[in-house]
Amino acid sequence: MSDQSEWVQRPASALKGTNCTAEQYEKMYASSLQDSDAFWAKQAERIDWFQKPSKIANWSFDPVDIKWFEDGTLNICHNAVDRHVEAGNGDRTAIIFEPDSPDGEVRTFSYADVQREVIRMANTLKKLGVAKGDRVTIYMPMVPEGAFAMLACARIGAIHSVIFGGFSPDAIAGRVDDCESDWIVTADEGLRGSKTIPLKANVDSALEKVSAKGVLVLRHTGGDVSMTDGRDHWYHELSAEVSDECLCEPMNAEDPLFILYTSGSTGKPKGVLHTTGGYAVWTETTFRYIFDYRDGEVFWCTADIGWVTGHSYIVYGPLQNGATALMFEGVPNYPDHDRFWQVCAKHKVNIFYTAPTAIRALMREGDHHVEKHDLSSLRLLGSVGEPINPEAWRWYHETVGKERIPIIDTWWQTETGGCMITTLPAAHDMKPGSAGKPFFGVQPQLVDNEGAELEGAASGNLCITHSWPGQARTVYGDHERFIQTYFSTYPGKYFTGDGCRRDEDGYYWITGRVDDVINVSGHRMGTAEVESALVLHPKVSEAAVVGFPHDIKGQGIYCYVTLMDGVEESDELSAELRQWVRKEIGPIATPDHLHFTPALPKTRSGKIMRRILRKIGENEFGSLGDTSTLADPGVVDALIEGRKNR
Ligand code: 6R9
Repeated sequence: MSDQSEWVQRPASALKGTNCTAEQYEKMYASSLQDSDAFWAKQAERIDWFQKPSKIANWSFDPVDIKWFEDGTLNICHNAVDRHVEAGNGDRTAIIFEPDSPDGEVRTFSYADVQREVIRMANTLKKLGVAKGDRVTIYMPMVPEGAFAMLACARIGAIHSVIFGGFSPDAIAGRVDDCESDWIVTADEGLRGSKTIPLKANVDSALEKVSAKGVLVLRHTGGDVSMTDGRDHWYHELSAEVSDECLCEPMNAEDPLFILYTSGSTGKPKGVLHTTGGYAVWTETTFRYIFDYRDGEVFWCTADIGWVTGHSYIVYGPLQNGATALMFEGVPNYPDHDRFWQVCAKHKVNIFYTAPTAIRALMREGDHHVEKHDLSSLRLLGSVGEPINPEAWRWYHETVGKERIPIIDTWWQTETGGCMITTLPAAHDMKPGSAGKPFFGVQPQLVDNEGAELEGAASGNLCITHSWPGQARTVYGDHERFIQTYFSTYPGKYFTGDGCRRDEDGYYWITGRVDDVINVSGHRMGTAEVESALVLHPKVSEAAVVGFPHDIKGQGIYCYVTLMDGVEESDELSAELRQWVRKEIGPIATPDHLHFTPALPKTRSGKIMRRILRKIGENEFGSLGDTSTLADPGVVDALIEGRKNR
């Protein structure tokens, strides 16, 4: 029997106008497993194909080869933009842009406006020299032109690689180099909570290390930037005389759509590659059913377009559904902690989708920030990016949602293209802290460390046993790494890297990463990346990085550092190293704790015992487990002493 106290019932109002009741979910989920091809062929009918696919799924996880809709042709930009205009809905609002400052100018774009803007961008890219199959790096602020640049690439068949505006020049250089991108779209500067981000200057620094044929620069803040002759072009100048026509390039369903870099447990970030047809179907279908979108509603996803959540649920999911998407340039606490709620009230937002880290930060600032605003337009609240703790869930439900609207906690990953496990608003009751049930076509499996399937209520490693249309196809330029990372731990299964519990009601509870990836404010960070950044510093000999529980960020970054012989530890050096990591990776990787230590705990074969470092970082000294295999067990006592002193 399940614990009844966990349940929060979905409100009856969620049923009105729903796309999916409980009965429909059961029926559709069953048919998505029983006859997957027929199910997805039917969902794919909502896509406007140039050539309808006759083959649906063709995949294998061993050897790894994944194809969906492989003989179909389409263009996702046509589906997101043009077809709405052609259907007579050109006047419908596609994007509402809310700027960083509440006093700034709101800009609203109808579908016809978006079509015009995307064509302008597409023709400008062509004029620059961009051709089908080229990789285009997009390093933009959260402005509509960022979305236009993505859609323009899709329109002409170029592959976009969006880099989050918070990444450093070195991180940009690494990504530009990895996918051999000759073209960069950026802006003079970005704005976030009154701070300016020197985007163009960062690109200039990156281009001291790698080369690009052309850089397209949007004038956004009007800040001073330097332009390199022959390489850099102002968007408003280069776009001034382009044609207002540009056909959507027919793309094979398996042609690449985008690359998005994400952290793994080893090495540099991987360029996760998504293709066109499957991703189009997956984002269209998940948006439609999970957000239970109804015509005319305003949908607000607070993610940045630099992350997969922004790709799928600011741009491709909402626009393919003809929805109105709000795009927000700013941050939750500027000019005050009520900014999110003020924007919800101002634009009468119906669906609000954010991350637990933001919810926790705002919860701490007090209810009055929420209560000041009329949030009666809200119909649905969503959460994504990391496990949401029940306390934050309840605050979201009670204070923001006034206990009258459902919450969906959507589990998914860059690699999954769209949501995978979540309750559906009108189909399922909720349990605070649990993502809920698998979406159509998703077949989760829990396995023990040896790969044996665990049935019924159990805890284990979360795998997916059957492909789904939105699944990533490879790591750009390194298929072997794709296989190694996702399919080698448990052969024949996609391994997510997450730990998970399934309860007696078949609800899934994600417990967090089981690999060396940490989740800092919903951003994935490979501990190995922070370690490599630290050891690049001439004074650092060795570094080991672990996550530790952090009230707001979910996890914080804890760095154990040993210094070169003769180097003295000091607060100045600590500050310098923090700054160093920011410069190497970006502000999101700033260490929370730097712990200097003369030595790291190692086994006799020289392996760092991370398990012990994690426990010490978590302040759990009582359960360090077996330390007898350590080369020098005395190291542990010194580390514990050091931890207690901070
Ligand atoms: C969409 C996105 C993926 C990792 C994933 C997991 C964590 C995401 C979650 C969640 C618990 C949720 N994660 N959503 N954990 N509940 N609702 O965030 O993609 O940046 O690739 O991160 O985030 O650990 O493996 P990405």
